Amino acid sequence: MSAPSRFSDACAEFAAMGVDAEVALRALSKFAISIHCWQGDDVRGFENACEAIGGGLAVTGSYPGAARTPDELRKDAAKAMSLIPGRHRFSLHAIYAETDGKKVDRDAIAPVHFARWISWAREIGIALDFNPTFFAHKLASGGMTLAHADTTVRDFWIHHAKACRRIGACFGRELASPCITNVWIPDGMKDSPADRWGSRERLVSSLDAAFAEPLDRAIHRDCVEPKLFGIGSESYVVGSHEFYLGYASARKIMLCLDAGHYHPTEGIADKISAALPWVDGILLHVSRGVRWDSDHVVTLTDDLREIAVEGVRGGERVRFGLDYFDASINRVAAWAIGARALIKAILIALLSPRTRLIAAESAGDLTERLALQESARLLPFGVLWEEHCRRSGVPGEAAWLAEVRRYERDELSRRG
Ligand code: RNT
Ligand code: ZN
Repeated sequence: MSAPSRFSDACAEFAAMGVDAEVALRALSKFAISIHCWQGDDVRGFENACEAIGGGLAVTGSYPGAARTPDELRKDAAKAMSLIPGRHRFSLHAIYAETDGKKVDRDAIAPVHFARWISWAREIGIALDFNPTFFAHKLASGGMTLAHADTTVRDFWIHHAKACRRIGACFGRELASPCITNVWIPDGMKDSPADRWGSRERLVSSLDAAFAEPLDRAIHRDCVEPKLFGIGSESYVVGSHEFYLGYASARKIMLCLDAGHYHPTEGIADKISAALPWVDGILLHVSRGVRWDSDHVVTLTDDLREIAVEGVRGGERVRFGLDYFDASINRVAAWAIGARALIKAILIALLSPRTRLIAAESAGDLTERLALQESARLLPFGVLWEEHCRRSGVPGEAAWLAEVRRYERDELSRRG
């Protein structure tokens, strides 16, 4: 069967389920995913300070070809984006500052250190998001940053957060799209704390100090990211889910939900509608934990599909971002696989026979709801996905990997 008739047959199948496939494709092209920069270089950044990554983050694998310089990272990211349908965003961390060989500590970074990122983003027509880096630094080695008992350490990190918000605001202004600056800190304890109260009180006041400078919502949004545990913080995490849900709701800022930050059987899909009424918005850190917060490359799992259904339903106040790092496979492919999986999941969510499902549920016909959910699994999503790739000018499933292989041969394999 020719591609056009496969496409129109698929549309007819969706129409029979009460779904307009063209409407779904149009809606899909409006989703801008915040693609994380740190897949390209194993969360190393460009400070060259030789500090261990720390903070409970662990990148495993030694696949050759990691980006070693900002230019290489930009080149690899642009390559990955050429394989990802749609126009997306790029999420930077503070450690990706370019200081031209000068030692500039984290409390002193400024927009000028990101000037090349801004012009690159402008050139390729994308917006930027930002993250302060509270790990891989000697003042984070004790496992505490904003909640540290020592005022000097705490102040250093407060200044870092302030500097990052100004950089985020600059991204938003220069690229005419509000930048989300997402705060995640590793603070916690390996073993049972004697005093949970002190560190949590300190975190509240550090965050308040960090966020004190008013910034225009048209260019900047604050966001905080909770976690249940990390390597080295198994017994206690200061910025837990309850802590930040409360904080984000009291201060009317955004909450980040990371798929790997909860108990292994606890998903984030259900949390979206529960948290959204209380906070300024939700940033999703789409990740894939395997047995723990392992940050595996995102794939089209049932968990991901659920996140997409709920995230799409939340509308514009819910933003999709990626957060994973795998150094055991080709990094450009890892970017493409994860981002494409998320976009596939959003497409599937947009194509779900929601009206019929909700009608069955509100009529109390739970038999029909379950039967319909099962039939919907077999709808021809793949045909629509190929059409979306074609319309977006990116290679389809059978072709994208060959592009990566070519890039690996001509570029990545030449790196020492
Ligand atoms: C860590 C958080 C955080 C980081 C990045 C590098 O557990 O998920 O989002 O992964 O900031
Ligand atoms: Zn995260």
